[in-house]
Amino acid sequence: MKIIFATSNQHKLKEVKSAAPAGFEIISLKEIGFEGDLPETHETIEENSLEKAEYLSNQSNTACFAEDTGLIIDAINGEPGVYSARYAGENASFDDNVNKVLQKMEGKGNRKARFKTVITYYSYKSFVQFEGVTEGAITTERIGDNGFGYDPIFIPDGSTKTYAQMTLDEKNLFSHRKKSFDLFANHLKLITV
Ligand code: ITT
Repeated sequence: MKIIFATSNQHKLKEVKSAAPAGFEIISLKEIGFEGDLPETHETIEENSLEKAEYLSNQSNTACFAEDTGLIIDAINGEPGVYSARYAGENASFDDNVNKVLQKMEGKGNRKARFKTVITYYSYKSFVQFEGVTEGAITTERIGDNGFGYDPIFIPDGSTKTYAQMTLDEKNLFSHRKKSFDLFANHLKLITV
């Protein structure tokens, strides 16, 4: 089964490709010749995920899926949350965003946080969503060079390493994205039987 993943984030694409079970081929926006930005105008992860999937499905006239992810940190009222991609400003880099989190978390004793991913599968004008959450803690400094985004400052519960110290296969043992994708893949298996 071939399915289009509506994301302009190449790191997400790589992770989802690595999580896809045999029989599923993930098609990128580049492969279908789509250029430009996906809209992301809402205040919740669920709505932004739906917005991206619906937009691309309408543009391409085919079923597709998108995801929205946020890092939710308890000690700073759930920030960066839905603003994870642009926490330090519209054109902020991963480094800028990580710096802002580390700065805001300076001196905070409660380091609890979670990553939440919501995948939306949009097909024939209807949709279904799948959520993956991974609980963990925010470090006091960057550790590790792998991955992307907030990976160097997030240690998932059950590990002593940050996501950025893990290989892709190791990250997949804990990953919020993998959890939501597994639910989605099961759904696709059920509807294609
Ligand atoms: P698309 O909307 O095109 O999919 P995006 O990068 O804008 O790509 P989001 O709106 O979901 O995606 O932004 C979430 C941000 O959260 C992302 O830019 C990263 O900085 C961060 N992020 C998401 N998943 C992450 C992960 O697995 N590890 C670390 N940081 C992550």
